[in-house]
Amino acid sequence: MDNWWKDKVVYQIYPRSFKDSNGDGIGDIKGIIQKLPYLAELGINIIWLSPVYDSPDDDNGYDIRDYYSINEKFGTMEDLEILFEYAKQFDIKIMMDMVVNHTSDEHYWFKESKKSKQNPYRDYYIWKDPNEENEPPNNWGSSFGGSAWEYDETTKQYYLHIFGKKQPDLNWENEKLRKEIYEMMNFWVDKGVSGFRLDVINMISKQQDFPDGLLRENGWGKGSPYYYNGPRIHEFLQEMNKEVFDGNDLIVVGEMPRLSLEDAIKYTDSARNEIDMVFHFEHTRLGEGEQGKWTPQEWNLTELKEILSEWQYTLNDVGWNSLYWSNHDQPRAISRFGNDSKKYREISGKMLAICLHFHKGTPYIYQGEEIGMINPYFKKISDYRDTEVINNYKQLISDRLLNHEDMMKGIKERSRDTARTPMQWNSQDYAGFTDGIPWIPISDNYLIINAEKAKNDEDSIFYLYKELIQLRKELPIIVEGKYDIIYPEDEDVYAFSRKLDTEELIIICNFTDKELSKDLQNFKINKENILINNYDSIVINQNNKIALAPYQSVVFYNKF
Ligand code: ISL
Ligand code: CA
Repeated sequence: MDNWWKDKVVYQIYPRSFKDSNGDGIGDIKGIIQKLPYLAELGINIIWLSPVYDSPDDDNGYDIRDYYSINEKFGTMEDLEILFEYAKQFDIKIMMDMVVNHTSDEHYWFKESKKSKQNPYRDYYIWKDPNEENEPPNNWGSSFGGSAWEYDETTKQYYLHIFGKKQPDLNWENEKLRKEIYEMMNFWVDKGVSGFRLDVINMISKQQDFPDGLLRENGWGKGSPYYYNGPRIHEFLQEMNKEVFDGNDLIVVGEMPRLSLEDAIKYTDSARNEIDMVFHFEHTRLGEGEQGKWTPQEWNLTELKEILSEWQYTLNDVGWNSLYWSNHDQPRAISRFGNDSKKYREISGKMLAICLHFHKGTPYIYQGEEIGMINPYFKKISDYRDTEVINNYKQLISDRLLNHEDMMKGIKERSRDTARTPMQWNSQDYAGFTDGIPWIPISDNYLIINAEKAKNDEDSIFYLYKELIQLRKELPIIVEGKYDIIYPEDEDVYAFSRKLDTEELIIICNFTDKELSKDLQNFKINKENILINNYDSIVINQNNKIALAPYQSVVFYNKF
């Protein structure tokens, strides 16, 4: 095993919703410190900390105003240093979220950049003249609705913002800017961080002729082919590697939407010195309808298997996968891929955990997943906070592309706020998250779903996660074993094997609420070899027919 992080599990903390220590309704760094023993008990060794830098919070911290200081709402630099120190005692490392595709429009660089065309910071961002019709330089739409260009009166030019208007894109063509970014990242390495999660890092190299994109129904052009995986992306990452990562033994994860398998190999091939692993989004896009995630459709297990298997096969020898069902941008895992009804919530959550953690790659647990949290299904639009929801709601409704009811359906199922409601710690007021009023409502299921309850029940999903994390440290086959899909065309069961030398794992997961009987004639499955099972028992009939209960998941471990 060549990398320290390979047998570890990452836990993502979205600070504003994790634990509030001072009653202002916003989670903070001291809150994280209070909960380190909880994380240590779970057994995770790496925290991915979503941004805590100074920010006006237009996009909850993914709009950084100052890379060198901490958002007052979350605490101080000293608090963070204490967190780093204290985490060491629990053998937990910290991976910082790092957003360098864009900054806040309140960042010093942008404020300078806006002042005049001659300003030394002008070229830190992407400024363009209006086109001949006095309109934006091209037709690209922003991810958060509207044009990707914003006009600025002072210099009569537009600046590019792929996300919100308060998130201007940095100009990576500018070497001075790149040097400043590396210097800043080194500041954090010197502070003792163990790695970075690089936000939309495959967007930093833009095609320099900025052509119009294919026109979409919403009236904006699709710019993504011109800014994802652009012409100089590998050069920039190799440079970053040389300037920041080299010799520091970090874990470096690239968040990379719209990623081909070929590109993924290039990014993560250790011989190329770029990054350690990628976060792709293929499976999260299953069941997107006409208006993308806002019009969710049914999806098939066979499609999910096809996507995940392709990544498993492609990144087997070269590169490395990130394994996740959910994060702060995605719905809750159980609501999205399992069954969040009272009857099946826990059991399907356990099934998803087993399924994911036995794939090859690094598993990510998004806060609350380990206690089986589900989408809050807020009924009122006023309960949602995310700028992406609010802008898209306004736009899709005013363009009459969706009516209120249909849009609400999409929001309840897929909006980013579904995963951003506060962590449910116990059955006290506001789920023990805060003594004040939380910045976003608490899901009203907290009396049933909370950490205290999960910890008091030895059969809970929490302890299954704990076991999975432990097993990974004990059995190299979970880390290194080669993946092989079993019965790819089966529409109900996700089965696969892992092989390493004389050992083998067989993983079987029922993704339905039905009892199923499956023929596993060619596989060695016997009760004595069960490694993990989310039910107390399993029925294996003659001829290796296995009878699976709803959402049952079982793993066999064979040695030859
Ligand atoms: O969430 C998405 C779809 O709803 C993604 O398209 C997401 O916007 C994209 O993956 C980029 O996400 C990252 O960068 C954004 C930030 O808003 C997200 O929270 C972050 O994870 C801009 O910094
Ligand atoms: Ca607080």
